[in-house]
Amino acid sequence: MKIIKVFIFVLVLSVVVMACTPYRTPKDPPTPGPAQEAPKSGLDTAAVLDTPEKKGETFVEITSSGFVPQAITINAGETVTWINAATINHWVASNPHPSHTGYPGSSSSKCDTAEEKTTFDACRRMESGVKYSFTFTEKGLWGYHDHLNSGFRGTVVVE
Ligand SMILES: [Cu+2]
Repeated sequence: MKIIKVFIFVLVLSVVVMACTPYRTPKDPPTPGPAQEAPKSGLDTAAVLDTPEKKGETFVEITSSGFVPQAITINAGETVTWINAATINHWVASNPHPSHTGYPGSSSSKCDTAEEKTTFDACRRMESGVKYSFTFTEKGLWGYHDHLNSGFRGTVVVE
């Protein structure tokens, strides 16, 4: 008889323990949420490149030895962003130096005017960490240079 009481006690105890233990479902794997905002650091290009809304934007770093990559190919309508990853100032501008008229509609004379956005010319010194973006609508091979160091040269092929 005693063994039955012990059995019932254990049974009741286990029911109480089970009732008090919350049933847990395995956690669902985290679902990818909305695109996270890119870090504010302008030089964190890897993170920026992973951001979906940056598709159609190509990055070129300006380093102490020149443009990296030196030659890029994009589609018409896409944007190129240059990032000054060097410690000194640079200035992206269309060839030829110093008129900057190679890209259609570009001219250094448009700097500081309402048409500045239409000219392939940063129009000012880019300090370390500063970005300059230009959207290419005209197909062709467009050469550019660093206006402060015209030995730094690069090309953008727009297809
Ligand atoms: Cu120039």
